[in-house]
Amino acid sequence: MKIYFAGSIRGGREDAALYEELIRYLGTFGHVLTEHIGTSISHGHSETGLDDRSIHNRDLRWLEAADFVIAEVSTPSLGVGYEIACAVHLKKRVLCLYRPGTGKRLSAMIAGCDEVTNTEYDSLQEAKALIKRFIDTATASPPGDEKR
Ligand code: 6K6
Repeated sequence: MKIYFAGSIRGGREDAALYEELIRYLGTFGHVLTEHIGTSISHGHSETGLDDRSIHNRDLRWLEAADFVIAEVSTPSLGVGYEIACAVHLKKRVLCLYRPGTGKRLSAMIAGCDEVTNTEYDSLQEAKALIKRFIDTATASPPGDEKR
């Protein structure tokens, strides 16, 4: 199973340690294509040497290959929003995880999108339970047949 994890990079790295935990957990279900989102920058390194076009084109290829998209959306990010929109048009199954306690309101373009599974959580444990339920449900029904 290929999993695409989306989380803020240039939108802000406040949640990088949380992304790392979520990516580690997602790794117990399959291969996480975007493992770098939880690491590099949060550990003091700069972004990779890839130019923006290469990052965009590679990430879109990964998105096309993914079985599931899990997006942590508490830190507003243009890139994450763009990835969610692309994933919806590619008919991927998308789980959005949002922590209401951050003081940042989720965009209506995500919160109001019926094509994604929008969830709220407060703790890492809750986020893990939401991920497990989403993947279990999605793997139990063929693509295009699932109830979101
Ligand atoms: C290396 C390590 C961390 O970042 C890098 C180089 N930059 C990117 N590498 C891979 N994916 C990226 C990079 N910049 C943005 N993205 C994609 O957009 C990721 O898949 C994220 O989910 C999303 C973040 O967008 P911004 O707008 O917050 O940067």
